[in-house]
Order: sequence, then C-alpha cells, then structure tokens
Amino acid sequence: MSDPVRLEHCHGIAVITVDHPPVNALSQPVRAGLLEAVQTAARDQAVSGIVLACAGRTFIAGADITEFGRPHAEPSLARVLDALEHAGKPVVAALHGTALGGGLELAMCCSHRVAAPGTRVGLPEVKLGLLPGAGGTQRLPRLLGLDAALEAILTGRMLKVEDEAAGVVDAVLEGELTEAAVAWLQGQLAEGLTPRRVRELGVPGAEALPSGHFDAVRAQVVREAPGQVAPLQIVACLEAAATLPFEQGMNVERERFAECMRSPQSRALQHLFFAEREAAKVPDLPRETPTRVIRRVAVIGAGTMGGGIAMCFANAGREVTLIDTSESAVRRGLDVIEGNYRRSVSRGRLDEATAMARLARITPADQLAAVSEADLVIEAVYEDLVLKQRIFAELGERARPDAILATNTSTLDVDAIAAASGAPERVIGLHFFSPANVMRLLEIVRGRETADEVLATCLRLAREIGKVGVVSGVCYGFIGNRMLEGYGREAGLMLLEGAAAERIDGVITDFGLPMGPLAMGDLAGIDVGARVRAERRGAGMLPADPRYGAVHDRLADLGRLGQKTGRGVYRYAEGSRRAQPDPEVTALIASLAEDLGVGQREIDDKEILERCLFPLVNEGLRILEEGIALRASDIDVVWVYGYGFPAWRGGPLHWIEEAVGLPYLLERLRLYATLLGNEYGYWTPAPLLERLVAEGGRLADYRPGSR
Ligand code: 3H9
Repeated sequence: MSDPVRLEHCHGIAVITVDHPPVNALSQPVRAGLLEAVQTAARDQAVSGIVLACAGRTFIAGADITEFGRPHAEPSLARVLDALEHAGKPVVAALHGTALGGGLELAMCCSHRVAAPGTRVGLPEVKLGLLPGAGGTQRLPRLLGLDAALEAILTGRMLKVEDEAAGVVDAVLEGELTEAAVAWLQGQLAEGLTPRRVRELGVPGAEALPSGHFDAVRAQVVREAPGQVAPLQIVACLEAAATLPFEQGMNVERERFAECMRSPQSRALQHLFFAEREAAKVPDLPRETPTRVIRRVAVIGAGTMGGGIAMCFANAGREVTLIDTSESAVRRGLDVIEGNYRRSVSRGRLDEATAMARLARITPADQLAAVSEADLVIEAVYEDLVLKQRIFAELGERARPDAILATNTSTLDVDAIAAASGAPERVIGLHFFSPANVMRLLEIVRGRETADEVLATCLRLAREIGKVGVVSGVCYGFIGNRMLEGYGREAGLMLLEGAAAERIDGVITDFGLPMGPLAMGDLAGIDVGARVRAERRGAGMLPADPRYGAVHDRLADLGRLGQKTGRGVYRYAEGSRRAQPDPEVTALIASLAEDLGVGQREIDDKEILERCLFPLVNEGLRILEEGIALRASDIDVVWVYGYGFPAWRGGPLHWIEEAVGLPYLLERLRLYATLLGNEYGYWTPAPLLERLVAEGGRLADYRPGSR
C-alpha cells in the first residue's frame, strides 16, 4: 500500500497530501503520517507556510468509523490537531468534495481554509449518535455564529462553501486546487500573513442571549428528536461554547463525546451507516457486472404511486413518460404532481425554476405504445396479478428489446409477472414506498430469472435517484410487508381483546415509530387491507382464524375506510388528520368480541409492545433463513428507511440482538404461545431463532445458507 500521507516542497511551501482512498478517513496511519509531516514542515526553516490537501474524490470525510469501539491507537486526533494549530507558521487547508466531521475539525485547526467551487462541509456526527469530538462544537460557532452552528451540528447537514458555510473559508479558488492554494498562500505571505487561531475568536450571537435560551432549545430538541441522546449533548456543548472560555468548552465537549460514544444509540446508528452501504453488495453478483445507462423512464399508472415514482426520476434528471389509460387519468396525475411541486416551492424547499424544470421532464401519454423509447419501464397499476400480467405481455412486445421491465408490486409474485413478458430475464421488482418521492427505501426484488446486468443496473440506479436499495427474493410481501403482517395482526387482535387503539398506537410511537399500526391502517385505507385479506383468504393464504382482521373487516363493511372517510379505527374532524378515539368503535369492538367469544381484559404496555414487535422480528428471522434477505442488516435498513423504525435503535434485528436478546425473544414467544394459544402458529419461533439460541450464534454474523 502506498504512503497515506506525502510531504513535498514547492517554492518555500510544504505541501502535505493525504491519499487514503476511498474517502481519506483519519485512520491511524493517516494520523501518524500527518503528525510526522506537520512536525517536519513546522521545524523546517526553509518552509514559510504549509498547504494541506487531499488526493482523490474528497477532502477528509472524518474519523475512521471502523476504528470506533476498538482499542485506541496513537497518535490521537487531538495530537495531530494540536500540532497543526501550533505549527508556528500559516497552515492552509485546501478543501474539495466534502470536508466532514473530523475532517472539518482538522481544517478548523489550520490557520486558514480555501476550497474548490462546490465543496461542502459539515459535522454529521449526530447521524452516528455522536457529537463532533475534536473541537467542532467549539470552533464552528466561532466561524459561523452560534445559531447557524447549532443548526448545522444538530442536523448534520452539509453546507456549501459558497453560501451557508462562507464563514468557514477564506477563499474559493478556481483551477487545480493544490496549485491554487499554494499560489494563494504565497500571495498572502507576501502581504504579511501570520498564523491565526479559530479558538481565539469570539462566538458571534453569544453576546446577549436571553435567559433560558438554551432551555428553550433543549425543549425543542426533545420535541423534535424524542428519546435521542446526542442532540441534547450537542446543545450542552454549544451552550459551553457560548458561555465558557475555549478550553473549558473543550472539556465539556470531551466528556459529552465520551458519553455519546458509550451509548447503545451510537452503536445502533453506526451499524446502520455500514448496513446501508453493505446493502448495495450482493455476494453472487460479480463486481464487474456491466450496468446500463438509464436516461428515459416510462411509468405506467398515474395514481399516487406512479406519480411519486415519476417525480423521483424527474428530480434525478431523467426524462419520464407517465402513462395511463385515458387522457383525463394522466391529466389528474400530472395535476397532483404539479400541486406537489408548487407546495415545495411555497414552503421554500425548492425554487420555482427548478420545480418547473422537473415538471417539464414528465410527458403524459395515454397509450402503452409510449413505452417504446424507454430504457426502463415501471408498472405501477393496482395490485391485480391478471392485470399486471396483461401489461407485461404487452411490454414484452412494445418495449425496446434491451429495456428493463419493472413492477412496483408490493405483494404479488414477481416471477409470475415476469413469465408473462416472455423475457423474464429483463424483469425485476422495484418496490417504492409511499410517498415514493420522499421515502428513501427501494426494495429491489430479484426474480428467479432476473439477469445480473438488470439487477446491477437497478442497484446503481437506486443510488443515483437518492434511494437506499435493498435486494429481496420473491415471496409474499417481500421483506417489509411480509414482516408487517404479524405486527398488524396482533394490533387488531389486541383491539378485540380490549386494548384501546390510542394505547396500542401510543406504545409504538413512544418506542419511536412515527405512527402506530392502527393510525397507519387508517391512513393507508381500511378498504385496502380488507381487499388484500379477502383475496388472500380466497387463495387459502390466511389462517382459518375468525378473529384475524375481524375488526378491520367490520369497519370496512361499515364504510369506515380511515382518514379518507373521516372515520376508521379513529374519528377525524372535517379536514383534520388528528386521530380521535371513537366510543362507537369501542362499542362495536366489544360486541364483535362477544360474537367471536373473545374475552376482553386489561393489556399492559409491555405486552402491547412485545405482541406487536416480536412476531415482526420472528418473521424477519424466517425471511433471513429462507434467503429472501441477504443479511440481517438488510432487514434493518428496510425497516428504518421504509417504515420509520427508529434509526437510533438500529432496526428491528439489531434492536432484538443488542437491546432485547435472542434468548429472551425465544422465551417470550413460547410464553405467548402458552398464554394466547398457538393454534395458527402465530407464536412458533423461527427455526433460526431456536438454533442461534441453542448454539449461542449471532444474528449479525448469520448468512443464509450458512450454519
Ligand atoms: C467523526 O469524525 C468523529 C470526530 O468528530 C471526532 C473524533 C475524535 N470512516 O458513502 P460512500 C466508507 S465521525 C470509515 O459509499 P459516497 C464507506 O463505508 C465521522 N469508512 O461514498 C464506503 O465503504 P465501502 C464523521 C468510511 O461518495 C466508502 O467509504 N463523518 C467513512 O456516497 C464510500 O462511502 C461522517 O460521518 C468513514 N468516516 O459518500 C462521514 N466514510 O466502499 C461519513 C465513508 O466499503 N461518510 N466510508 O462500502 C459519508 O457521509 C460519505 O461516505 C461521503 C462519501 C459523503 C464522505
């Protein structure tokens, strides 16, 4: 391996280059190399200034996350930063790409900073359950002002050096960056430039803070990030920056950073960071598999889902043809899309010109023949196998022979749909989550005959359109919706057994999901679930349990279809989305329970949580063992990005392994089987669970097919 840090000389300027692909993270060899190079350049009388730059696609992206949790290896980052800050001559950090976390903290210890156009900087540690632990909480407010720094550190957002982060850099330089930085430094030295330390600056905005300012900030943080540790610790550090001398502020930061580092939340978020990247790797898909360029996309179905998918691709610069069966149907779909863009503009999230350019990329069509130019066709009509097969048969004839044909089905058999096309190797499932232009998950369903090239293209495409792609095998509901079934089933059964809807949902939202299962059912439409149950019951796919879905089926019969009719499990005031308990539903459930011979009782919060989440996890284990998911962490990614499972719990399988314990899960499944009966197999432990517990194995290490 080549040296990760080089020291060269250029007319009296020492140029230190970090070259440590892929992102120049501050691993031990980089820290050691930097320390030595800085000390050498500082001692060298012939050197009047130092430029610190990076090779490759980006400036330093932060500490090396893979080193977290391992024994500390010298030199510490603090020592490197100290050497930079005390070099005794000007040190210019030359930023390009992204300067993140420890990378930005390092740059802020240099006396000056210059950047290539388009460079972004940020302190994203909060996304890892951490806070910037190398002076970022004390130095950024000195450069950006208190409020802007607080916002940047709490959100972890990247800021452009041309606008929001202008205060961080001394100049934005055109041309080859290192050369430009050397020239800039030489020019400044000629004008008498001397080293400067950010620590010696005041904190703009900290002068006349009203009393109770930080208490108000803390209250807001608790509201917006309930249950999370790092954001409150960040506020404490920023309060220290605003009120204490620099060194004391650093002490506060050091203590708080160590607390965050020890927290299970940080471990969970680090797990997700790597899980998200791991998901893109498919063991039996060769890395060198060629991919196709996707410029034009045709979306069939201009409903909510199709419209969202069309927006997704238009936002990512692709030309989109939106197809439905009639001109009026496409027009309606386009109107909704236009309304969405206009709303984004009025909320300041998008400028008018960008919004209209995106809208202009979507061309309406009312004939399937309009797919003929597309590189990728995505079918997003309603869940009806026969209809989808008919469309795919036609696509087999009308689409370009090299076009990828995708179905957005959320439950149906992708292989059966693929077969209808006559070219199943070109077919794949692309399961978007509603609203498709917002939710980050994309389940990529690999059919029995899907070609490697098609899969590789879709994995790359997911990234290009800002989604996290997770590969799933073919089964009912794929990874996410299959796991959802037991969760929804138990919520319905507990209603029948006497638990109040708002209590069930409350337990789940307290746990950290954005919505409980019953409110979610109301939002999705009770008729939707009822229709799916009816079909599955007809196909013999449901247990012969009269209690299964009984409450929701009754509500559907009564026309209580959820939010859209103002009544579902809850009641909604005209035009409001606020769910209110409905005594009518309580009475209806009580009478239904009596009809079905179900006794009602008090159900405590612990039982509610376990009965909702343990079947979900248990099904996840089956999915893993069957090889539907490639690894446990893929399932975590699905649930965090597709269903709002709290990221700081790491996803359902990380949570069960780290916070609950597999032996406890097994014990409770057995207990519920005894207490509630197990006639329909609801509580039968997944074989993988029994095995892992018996052998003391770890879920995180398990791979399908391994023992
Ligand atoms: C920190 O700095 C703490 C300090 O405050 C205090 C210390 C005392 N470490 O995302 P990509 C790997 S905390 C190790 O696909 P992109 C990544 O796993 C850190 N590895 O590329 C992947 O590996 P693989 C604060 C890292 O172009 C490969 O690089 N910083 C790190 O889409 C490519 O990554 C952050 O949180 C790392 N820090 O995006 C920044 N970063 O190829 C985290 C990446 O094997 N990083 N890898 O799958 C990012 O946000 C993005 O990676 C970045 C590039 C925007 C830089």
